[in-house]
Amino acid sequence: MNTKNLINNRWVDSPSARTFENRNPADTDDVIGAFPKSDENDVDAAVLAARAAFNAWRLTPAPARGEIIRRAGDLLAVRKDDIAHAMTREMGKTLTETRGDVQEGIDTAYYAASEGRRLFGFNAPSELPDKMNLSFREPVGVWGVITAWNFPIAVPSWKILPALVAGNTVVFKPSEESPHSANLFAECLLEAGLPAGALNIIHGKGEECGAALVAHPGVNGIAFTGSTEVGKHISAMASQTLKRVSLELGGKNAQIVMDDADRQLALEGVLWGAFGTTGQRCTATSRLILHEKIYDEFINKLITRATTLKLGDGTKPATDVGPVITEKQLERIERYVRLGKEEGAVCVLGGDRETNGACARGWFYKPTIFIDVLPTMRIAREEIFGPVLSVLRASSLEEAVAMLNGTMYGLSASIYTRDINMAMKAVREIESGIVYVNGPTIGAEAHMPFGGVKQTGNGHREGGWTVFDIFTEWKTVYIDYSGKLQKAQIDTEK
Ligand code: UN1
Repeated sequence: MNTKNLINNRWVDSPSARTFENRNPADTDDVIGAFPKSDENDVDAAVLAARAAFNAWRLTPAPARGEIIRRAGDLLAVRKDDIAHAMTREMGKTLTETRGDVQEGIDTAYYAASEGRRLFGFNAPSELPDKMNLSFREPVGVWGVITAWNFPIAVPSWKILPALVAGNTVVFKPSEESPHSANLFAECLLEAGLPAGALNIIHGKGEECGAALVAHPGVNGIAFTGSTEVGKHISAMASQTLKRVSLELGGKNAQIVMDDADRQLALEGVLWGAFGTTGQRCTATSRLILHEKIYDEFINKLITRATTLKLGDGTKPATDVGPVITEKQLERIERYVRLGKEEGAVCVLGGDRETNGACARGWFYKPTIFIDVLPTMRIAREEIFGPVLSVLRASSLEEAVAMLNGTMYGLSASIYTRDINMAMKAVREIESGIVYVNGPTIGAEAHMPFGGVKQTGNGHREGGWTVFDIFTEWKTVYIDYSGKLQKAQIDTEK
């Protein structure tokens, strides 16, 4: 088992010899390994390696860089099942989901590889004769990439693969809850032929090695996926060295169901959106806004169906819902459930840990539904990151959309209706980076822009073509072929 840091294409321990343990959340007796608890010296060594590699890598033709990323995609495809098993053991979601996670990495690799042959720039006419104006993309430099554990391959691949294709080098600090998956991902890139230093990995704690990476003067940009709270902290820290910062943060995503909707479809959607990945996606459906005419009937069906969801080890085919990632996260969910009850919402399902049978040795929480939730309640406004759904009641589209917009977040949203006029108005009025019509709030595709408005981020979009705006600088070039001094218009005004 590879439990080391990666510096300059060598797998190394931290000279400090400190480590942290990584355990299986479905069975906490199962220790996956002890990974380096890296400090600022490890960060320094990794940044040095990335800096040293940058020059040769930026001068490697982009199509050739893309070729390496394409081969990495091929290797991910060959190892998909092995990586999925390791990932489920490490962070708990079901095998179907971890296979999907690797697939998202493969799709991203192929898309990013193809961009090596595009990375289009612009040209525009000049104000002056015999002169050409161009603008093209250049890499930014060394990127610090810091990611969450819930998509251990997909989310790092969204950042790292386009960053590499664009000619940047990377120091990757994966979540301390998914270090093994990160190493498996890097192994594919190394085997695909990535030169030494282009990708380095340092394992460890956010407060220590993540913070050292953000503060490091040799790092040009930080790309982060995680909580809004930590994102603000990173943004403030990075402003000291004026690094470019790209943030993908929290969500409080809602699904609206209007009274004319296909209710069966809407029911399938909310079950998947709220309880898939145990509600631990930044895109998870944590609010359901029901039209008052269907409120009671829909809730009854929802409870009946959610009751049948099977909790357990994600490697078992019968499991629908895996564990919560850590004990600390379980406690956070418990605090919010207590709060919801104190605020006057009615808990109609779950509201408790699951400690029986297959769940006895892991961190499990029952799928939980609160009804009669008001928009002012904290369980309707704050991100919980667990299998907890808050149900609200609306009497019109306008009221439903106002409720949906009533949080500080704006990542993903959904509306179920058969009325095209209603759907289009919702698409226009909803404040979020992603809107689904007749689909759940989860399931974004790798080749489309991904990200949110308000406090879900700072204006960047990963995925597809837009991710290259994060990882490149524009260089504008004027080529004068007149053979004489031509002053710009602004300098010849009378
Ligand atoms: C995340 O939770 O950080 O749209 C990303 C989705 C997935 C990505 C989620 N493709 O649900």
